[in-house]
Amino acid sequence: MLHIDMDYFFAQIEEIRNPEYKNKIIAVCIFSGRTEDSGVISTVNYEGRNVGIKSGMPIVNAKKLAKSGIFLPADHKYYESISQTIDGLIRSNCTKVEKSSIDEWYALAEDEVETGKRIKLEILNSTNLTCTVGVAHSRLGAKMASDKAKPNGFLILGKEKERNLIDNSPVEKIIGIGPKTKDELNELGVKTVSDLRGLNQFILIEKFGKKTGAWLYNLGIGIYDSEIEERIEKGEFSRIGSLKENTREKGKILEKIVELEREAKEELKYSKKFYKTLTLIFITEDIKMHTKSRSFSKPRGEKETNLDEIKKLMSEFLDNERKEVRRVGVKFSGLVEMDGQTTLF
Ligand code: DCP
Ligand code: CA
Ligand code: CA
Repeated sequence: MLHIDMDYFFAQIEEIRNPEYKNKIIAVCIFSGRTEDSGVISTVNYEGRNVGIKSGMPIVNAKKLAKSGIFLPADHKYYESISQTIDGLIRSNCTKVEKSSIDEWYALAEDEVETGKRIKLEILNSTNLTCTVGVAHSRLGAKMASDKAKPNGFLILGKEKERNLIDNSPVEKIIGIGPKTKDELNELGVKTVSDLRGLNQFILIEKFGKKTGAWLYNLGIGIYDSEIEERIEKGEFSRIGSLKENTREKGKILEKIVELEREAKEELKYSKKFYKTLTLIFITEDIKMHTKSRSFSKPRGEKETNLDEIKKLMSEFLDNERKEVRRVGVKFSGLVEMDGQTTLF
C-alpha cells in the first residue's frame, strides 16, 4: 500500500504562488473576521515551524513568534483545485485509490515502489509541490512511513520494519486511538502498541466494545488493516493527463483531450450516469489551471459525441491565452441517473 501526503500543503502552495516570499516564514491563516488578527493558523512552512508556529495556534500568538512572517488568508478554492489535479494524477498511476483528506491518499498499484517514485516526480513536475510517500503492507504502516519520512521523503517499510515501527509507537499516535481510549489504555498499563500484546481479547472487547476491542487486539498481535475504500466522487467524473511536451498546437491538444474524454466516458458508462456539463481543463506552463465549460439542456450519455463542443471550447481558450499548455483534462458533471432519465426521453 502507498500513502501519499503533501508537505505543509497550503503553505507550500503559497510559497510556489508567491516566489518573492522564498525563505520567509509563511503562515496560512483562517481569519475569523472579528478583529483584524482574530483567527487561527491553518498551516505554516518549516521556517515557521522552526520558531514554534503550529496549526491551530491563534494568529496573534504566531505573529509574536514571527515579526517579519508573511500571514496569508486561506484560499481554499485554489487549494482544492490543486488537490484535484494531484488526485487525477494519482488515479492515472494506481489501480485503487482512496482520497482520505485534501492532501492525502491511500493507493494500491502493481509495483508500488516504482509507482510511488513516479507519482512523486509527476506531482513535482505538474504542480512544483513536494510530497512524502510511504510504502508498507498495511494502511497504518504506509501512513506511519510517510509521517516519519516528511518532508519530501520516500520510505519503504518491509514487514519486519513496519511491525517494529507500529509496536514501538505510543498508542495515541495510532489513528483511531483518541484521548479517551488513550487514557483507558494507559490505565491498563498500555503505553505503546506492543503493550497490547499481553492483554486478553475478551477484556479488550468488554472494555472497548466488539469492534474497537477486536481491532486493538489485532493491532497488538500485528494484524493490520489493508483495505482501500474507493470513493468515487459522486458529483463528477474527470480525467487529467500530461501532454508529451508543452504546446499550443491544436492537433496535439485535441488528440489528448479526445483520449481523456474516452476514458472518462468509460466511467460514466459503468456508473450508468448522464451528464449536463462538459468541462475542459487546461493547465498552462505556469501551472495555472483554467477551465472552459458547456452545459446542455438535455443530459448527454456516453454515446453522444462532443467533438464539436471540444473544438469550440479549445479554440475559445487558446484564442485568449498566450501560454503553452502542459496538461489537459475533461470533466463530466451535473450527473443524473441513466435509469431515471430514460423515461424522460
Ligand atoms: N489544516 C488545517 N487545520 C489543521 C490541520 C490542517 O487547516 N488543524 C490544513 C492545512 C494543511 C492541510 O490541511 O496544509 C493538510 O493538513 P496536514 O495535517 O497534512 O498538514 P500539512 O500538510 O500542512 O503539514 P505536513 O507537511 O506535516 O503534512
Ligand atoms: Ca500534509
Ligand atoms: Ca494530511
